[in-house]
Amino acid sequence: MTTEFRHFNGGEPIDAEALGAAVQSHLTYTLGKDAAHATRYDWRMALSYAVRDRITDAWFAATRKTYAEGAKRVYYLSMEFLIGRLLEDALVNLGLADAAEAALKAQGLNLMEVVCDEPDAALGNGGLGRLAACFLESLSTLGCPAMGYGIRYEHGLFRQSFEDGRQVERPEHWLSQQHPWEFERPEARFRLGFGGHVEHVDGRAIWHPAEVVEAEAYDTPIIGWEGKWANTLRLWSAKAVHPFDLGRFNHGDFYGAAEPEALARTISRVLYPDDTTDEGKTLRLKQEFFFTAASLRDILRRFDSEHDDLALLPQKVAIQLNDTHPAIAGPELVRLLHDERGVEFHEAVRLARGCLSYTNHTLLPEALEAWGEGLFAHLLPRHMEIIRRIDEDHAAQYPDRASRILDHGTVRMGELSFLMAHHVNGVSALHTELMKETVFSDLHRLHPERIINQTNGVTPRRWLKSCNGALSDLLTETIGTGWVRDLEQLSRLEPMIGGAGFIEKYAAAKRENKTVFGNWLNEEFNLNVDPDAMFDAQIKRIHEYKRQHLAILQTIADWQAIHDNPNGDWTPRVRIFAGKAAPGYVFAKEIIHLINDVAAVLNADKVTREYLQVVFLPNYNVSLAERIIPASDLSEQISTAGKEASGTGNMKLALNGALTIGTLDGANVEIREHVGAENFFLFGMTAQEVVARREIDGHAGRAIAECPALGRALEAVRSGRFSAGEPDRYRGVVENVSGPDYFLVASDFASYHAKQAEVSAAYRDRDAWARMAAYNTARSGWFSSDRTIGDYMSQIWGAKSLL
Ligand code: F58
Ligand code: PLP
Repeated sequence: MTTEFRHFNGGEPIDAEALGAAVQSHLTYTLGKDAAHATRYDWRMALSYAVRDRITDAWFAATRKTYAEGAKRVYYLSMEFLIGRLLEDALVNLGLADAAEAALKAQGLNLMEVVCDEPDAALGNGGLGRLAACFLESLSTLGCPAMGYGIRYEHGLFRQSFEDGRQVERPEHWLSQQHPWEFERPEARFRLGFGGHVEHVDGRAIWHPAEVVEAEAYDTPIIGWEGKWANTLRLWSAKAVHPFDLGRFNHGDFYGAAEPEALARTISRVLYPDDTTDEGKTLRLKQEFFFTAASLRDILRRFDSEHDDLALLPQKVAIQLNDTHPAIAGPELVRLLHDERGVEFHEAVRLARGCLSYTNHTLLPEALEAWGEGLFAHLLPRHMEIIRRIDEDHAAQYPDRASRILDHGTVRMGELSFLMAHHVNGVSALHTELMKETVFSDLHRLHPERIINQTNGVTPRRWLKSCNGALSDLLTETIGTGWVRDLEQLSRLEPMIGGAGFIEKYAAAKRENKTVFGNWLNEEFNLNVDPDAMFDAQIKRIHEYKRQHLAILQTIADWQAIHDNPNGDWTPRVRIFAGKAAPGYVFAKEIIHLINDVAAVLNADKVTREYLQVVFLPNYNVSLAERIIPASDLSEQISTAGKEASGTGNMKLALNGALTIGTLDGANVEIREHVGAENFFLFGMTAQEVVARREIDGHAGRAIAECPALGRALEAVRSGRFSAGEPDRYRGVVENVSGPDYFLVASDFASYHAKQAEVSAAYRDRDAWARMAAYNTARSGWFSSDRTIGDYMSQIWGAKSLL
């Protein structure tokens, strides 16, 4: 982490001494601690409060300006915000890192140790939630008046560990300590209903819910680069309307007395509860309605405070639905406008559509949300009526080819979102085209202007400046500081890549990162790795379509080849895996177990371990990503073509100078176009070829027969070579790859294997490799989330920067 002694937000510049005094003051008066007895936690809290004070000034100024200008506001509704730690981000964006380092040093403390004491706020599963967090930061950097709305889960994504190589899940308690960044807003509360019945009186619908809970707001300011603007992340926590039943208590029913509170709080208790049971499904739908409805009420309250004509809504309010999880926003907004404010039904639909837009993040059929009509009507009876009317109106308008919201007893949230949005966007060029051809082909023909592409991006502040100090310093020394705000300036490196001097420094920065990471692996996991070996990373959620099993089978094949010829000229590699499997996803958990079993055998093999090591790092989260990414040489982006909507890990790795080995899937296609085909290791079938290949009977068997290396690797797994005590342990994996192999691991194996050999050969020419890596950095500027958000602002939201 490197910064300069500055404080940008228009306030007084702050130096180490002044910051130190502010920290001391918080230590004494906020935490009630004497410096002589303060722990690392106390110092972190005191520093966080001191930094938060600085953010607050910019935050108020931004809010005042938004009101003063009557500006259009953007509302980003998302079930997930995978924000990670906030202290380092805030220090970097305020230019306070050096001051903080010096202030803590004066107390005998190390800033990085204090920063790492902060628990990750893991209020998301993976890419979708992390994207929302990058977007928040870019919205503030761009000075776009915006607000993120989500749920303040008491427990974020589970903590992963391994026992005998198997994934074990434990609850995450990020709120067990005080969260210094948020402000509780007891005054911002809304009552929300569930269930009950609808009464129709004189053409008016009156919903009488059976159950009511309260949503209470907690606000976290999100500061942009150089502290010029701050927006709010508003998260809702569920509370009981009557928290405590004194009557029951007085009758000795102590548990019963606390029940209403416990039941209400369940709604915001955990991120994405298992929905394999009906109770789980109901809870998920309740969560979706809970945060969406609370957010809409808040949005309308704010709108009312400034305007008195509802017709202005689409001009003043843009609401982005992050996937279909907040799709109930459509019918709920119509209900609020029509039932509660008397706007004519079709006009209410028109106004709602004028505000709403929807991002699709997946084409996987099993991930497209659909609710049983029974469950839906039971929980949200009035919304069911509204949806039926919208669906019938749509079908009446397009009788021949109407793709319906209500279909075979289910409510399809993708279709609902599409019909209630003025724009629908995919997250990479390929994904958007496939959306038009597959899930939304009917609707696209009816509304050809509605689908547009917005390729994802990542914030360069967190994903380069703050996580990769060695490279950031070099970039700043070479082209100045402008790249942090305008990442396309990285292209100014290009002329230097061919010349003398720069490339050595670039390679040295990577080497330094690898050494730091290697030392950490040693300290934390007692693992010895050679920083000159290739660090090859596949870090992401574990999923069949992401094909971690392709990578591990290929690793086994390499290991066998080294054994055949131990004196060969092999390129040393460390294969790094990290990622969580959904608790109920059995196959993904088997893949984790297999990788850990293979790691145990390979790392103990004296013949091969000089050339090949495998590590599976537990508990992948934002902070772990920040450690691995700067130290990686090779980025594994090996999903079955057509299945990864975009990917954002791929962008972070390329930006930090890892070369990609990947398929033509998601944003890999655009990464390859930008960095140059010669700086990217392409393999595998295209999305069209994948579809055709699946039609061929016995495709996996044929592929195995044609590729002896794959046959042999599979045989080693099948025979129990990696599971001595239980030879059948991986029968399921072997049978899947040899039989149905829906994700075409077998069919892509030979191409992947051959490309990996090319990768190994290329790595031996270290100068050439460093040049390819540097081109990846120099040409990744387009993948900044500032570019993405700028395009959302102009093409979807019609929002303006107030900077
Ligand atoms: C991801 N989706 C896409 N979903 O898979 C990835 O390609 C893309 O880069 C990213 O969105 C951002 O656009 C994703 O992360 C989820 O996590 C679901 C959340 C709800 C439960 C099921 C998983
Ligand atoms: N999870 C975490 C913690 C991340 O940091 C990222 C992206 O960097 C992702 C998930 C998404 O990874 P991918 O795009 O490879 O699926």
